[in-house]
Amino acid sequence: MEKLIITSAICGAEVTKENNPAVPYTVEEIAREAKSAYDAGAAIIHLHVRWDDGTPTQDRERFRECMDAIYAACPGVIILPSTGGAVGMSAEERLQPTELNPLIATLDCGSCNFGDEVFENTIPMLKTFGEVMTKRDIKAECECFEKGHVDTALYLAKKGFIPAEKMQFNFVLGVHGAMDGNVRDLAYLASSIPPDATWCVTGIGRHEFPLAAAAIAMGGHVRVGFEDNLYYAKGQLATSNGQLVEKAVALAGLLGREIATPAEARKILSLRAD
Ligand code: KMH
Ligand code: ZN
Repeated sequence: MEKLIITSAICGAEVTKENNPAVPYTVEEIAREAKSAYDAGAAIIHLHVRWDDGTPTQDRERFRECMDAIYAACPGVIILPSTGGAVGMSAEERLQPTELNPLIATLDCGSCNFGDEVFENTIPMLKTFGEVMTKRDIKAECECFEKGHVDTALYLAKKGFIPAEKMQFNFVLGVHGAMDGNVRDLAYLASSIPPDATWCVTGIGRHEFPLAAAAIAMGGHVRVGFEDNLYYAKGQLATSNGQLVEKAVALAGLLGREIATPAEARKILSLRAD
């Protein structure tokens, strides 16, 4: 089986220090959390950024500062910026990190309920995002919160808004208001994508590690981190993103799956050369 790519979603846009004091806001804190995940075995850092007071932002220069700090602390790591940002941000605001030409960025492939709010990703928005990313040779990680999002990603590929070869999917399961976090649905999604595609699972909250174990066994890849889950175990807050990555690495070890380095992850995902 292919080596396992571990992505760490170190920050997110919704969780706060009130939820877990280790959630990073400042550039230094973001670099610290990225390094803890990288040292533990993460090949990819999924990045959202904040202002120092914790407010989520898609500001290009804040992204640049955080990315520079992460690259300095984590040589060779792959940074996967968010184009989802926080619920309610405009498309223009969300697209700012693409101006930094990352190798890969998220592409949220449809709208859905997101807790009590609606995360809006209309088809015209997706076409624009796809065109912008394709023009800049930024690989799309197709974030799918629902089966319809997988179908929409395939539609975008068929119509040429994103490349159809070697697509990368991230199945985000367990968001309140979208698809549930269970193995039956993960298997359904994983069987719905093209044979040459790669995929990763993101289990929200208590779904993080059961779905990670399933993905490790199925040949998929795994995302863990504070964006998705703040707990190392029931009732025990994680002290760092690295601790969550360590747990994923331990699961992979138990199941006999080797961990991909950032260089190996670049090959597995067919990312462009830097
Ligand atoms: N913060 C969520 C509303 C992404 O990074 O592209 C969207 C999100 C997805 O986190
Ligand atoms: Zn995100």
